[in-house]
Amino acid sequence: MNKTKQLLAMLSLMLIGTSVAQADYTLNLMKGVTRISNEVYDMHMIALWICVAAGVAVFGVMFYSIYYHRKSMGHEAEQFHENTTVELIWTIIPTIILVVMAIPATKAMIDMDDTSEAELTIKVTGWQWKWEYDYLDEGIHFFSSLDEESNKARQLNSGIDPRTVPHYLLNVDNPVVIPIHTKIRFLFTAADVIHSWWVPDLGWKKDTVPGFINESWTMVDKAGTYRGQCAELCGQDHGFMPIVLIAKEKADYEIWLEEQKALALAAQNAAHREWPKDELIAKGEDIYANNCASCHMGDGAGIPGTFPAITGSPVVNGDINAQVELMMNGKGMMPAFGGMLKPVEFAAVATFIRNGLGNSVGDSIQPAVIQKQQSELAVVEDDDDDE
Ligand SMILES: [Cu+2]
Repeated sequence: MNKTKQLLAMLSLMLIGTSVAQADYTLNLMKGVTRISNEVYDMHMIALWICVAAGVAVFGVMFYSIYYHRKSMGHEAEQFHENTTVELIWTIIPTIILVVMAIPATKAMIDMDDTSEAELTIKVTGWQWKWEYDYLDEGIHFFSSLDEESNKARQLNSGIDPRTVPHYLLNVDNPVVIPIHTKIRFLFTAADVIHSWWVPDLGWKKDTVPGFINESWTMVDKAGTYRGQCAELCGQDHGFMPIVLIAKEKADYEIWLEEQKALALAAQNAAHREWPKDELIAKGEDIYANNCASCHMGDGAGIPGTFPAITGSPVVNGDINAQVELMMNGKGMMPAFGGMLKPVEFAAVATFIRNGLGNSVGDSIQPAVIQKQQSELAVVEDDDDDE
C-alpha cells in the first residue's frame, strides 16, 4: 500500500470513529436538570467565549505581526524595554475580565451552599464499594451496589461482552429516589476511605470523607433517571460503585416511600422466623456474588497474597461465632458487613460459605441471632458517639 492510500484509510477510520463517538458523547459540558446546573453551564459558556475572544485577539495580533513585520520585508526589531502604557493595559483588562467572571461565580457558589429550608434530608455514606442512603426523616435506609449484570461482565473471563450490558457500570440494584420540585439536602460521609458522589446532571459533586460531614442540595424539575458514579480516583474499585438517581412525581414518590417501608417491615419479620439451612444456602449464593466475589472471587479461590481464599479457609471451617464476628466487624481491607447486610442476608451468606465453594462444615446460623448481635453493635456505636 502506498503512503496516500494509507493516509486515506487512516482518515476514513478516524471519521467513522468520531461519528460513533458522537452518538454517545457530546463535546460540551451538559446542561443538567437543575437551576444550579444551568447556572454552572452558563458560567462555563461565558468563560469559554471570553477565552475564545482573548485567544483570537492575542494570536491574531501575534500572527499578523510575525507575517507582515517579518525581516524579509525589511522590518527591524524594536529594542525598547518597559512600557508603562502597555503594562497598564495588560494588567487592567484581565483584572476587569476576572471581576466580571467572579460576580456570577460567587453568587452561584453561595447559592450552592445554601441548604436551608430543605424539605427532605438524605444521608449518603460511601463504602468500599457501594453507597448507603438514609432518608433521615422517613426512617428508610438501604444500600445501593453495582447491578448484577455489570458486576458479572466486569470479571475477567466472564465471557460476557460488556457492550451488550445496558448501562454497563452505570446501573445499580437499589437506586436513590427523590421527588421533583422539592429541595433536597444531602449529607455526605464515608465509612472507610474517601469517595466522591457525582451525578453530572445535578451540576456538582461532593467528596465523602470518613469522620466529616459535607452537605449539598438539589431540586430537580424534570422526572427521569440520572446516572453518575464515584469520582474518587485513588483506590482500586471506585469505578464499580455507580449512582442511579430517579426523580419521580411527588405522588409516585409517596408510593415508592410506602413500598420501602413495607419492605423494611417484611425484612424485619423475615429475621424472626426459623430458616432451614437449605434456604439460607440458596439465598446466600446471591449475597456472596454481590458482596464478596469481587475480592474472594466467584469460586472462593481468593487472590493469593491479597485476598484470602474462602475454599478451605480455617476461619470459615472453624468456629461459626468467630467467623460471624470477623464478618460483622471487618478486618484489614474487608469492610464491616455488620452494618451493611440485613440479618437474613448476613445469616444466608455466612451459612453459604460454610456449606458451599468447596466447604462442607454442615452447620448454619439463624437470622434472629444475627439481628440480636447487630442491635448490640448499634448500641455500642451509640455509646461511642456519646463520649
Ligand atoms: Cu468510591
